Amino acid sequence: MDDLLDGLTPTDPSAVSLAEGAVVLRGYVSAEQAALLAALRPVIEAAPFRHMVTPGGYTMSVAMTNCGRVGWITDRRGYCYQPRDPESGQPWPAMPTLMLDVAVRAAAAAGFIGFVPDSCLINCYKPGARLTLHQDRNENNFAAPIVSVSLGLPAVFLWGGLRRGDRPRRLRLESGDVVVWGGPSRLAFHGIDALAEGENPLTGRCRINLTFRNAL
Ligand code: MD3
Ligand code: FE
Repeated sequence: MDDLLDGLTPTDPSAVSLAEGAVVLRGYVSAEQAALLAALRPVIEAAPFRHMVTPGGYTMSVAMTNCGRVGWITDRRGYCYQPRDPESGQPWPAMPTLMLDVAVRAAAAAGFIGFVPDSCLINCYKPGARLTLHQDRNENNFAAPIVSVSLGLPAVFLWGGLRRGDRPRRLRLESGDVVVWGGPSRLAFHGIDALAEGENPLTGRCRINLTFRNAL
């Protein structure tokens, strides 16, 4: 069933290619999880998690916030990147140096030298929360990869290939895992299965995902 998982273990620190342009770095930030969560705290204080509404009128089960020069938002008018938090009217908090550094290092380790994200979407999943299959295509530069960092409760990542109808493969993402999606994988359909119940010593009843992007 989980063909993608064969040969991978949560503690293998080496880069494993999933498909052209997609690289899993198992446990890449294991040693930095607590520091990343500490760096995140003031960001979340300034720009709290919120459940955004899709253009179709659905309230997302995943709670989100952003840091960096621009942040991804959705409302009844559509999806876009904005320099300010619409809840506060303030610019999004700056991206903490440690977060930027981790994203730059991970991208380079996966072969994307020179990737510098200008945006980080921070997703918070409680048990039951999910993200349906979608493409990330609100960015201006598809040549840049996306770097994703998983923290807290594990999740099943759904990977649907390049056509919406492709049957998704399933990949378990654990706390400390980093995945870099670039090249031909950049526009793959993807999502997150409903989060299972659980408790993590660092995050409690929650999974946090950091998605670093070049949006501008
Ligand atoms: C594959 N987030 O915020 S990150 C999203 O775990 C999003 O919160 C998921 O999808 C999460 O848009 C998955 C992994 C990810 C991010 C972007 C991708 C995988 C991707 C873009 C192209 C292909
Ligand atoms: Fe996505």
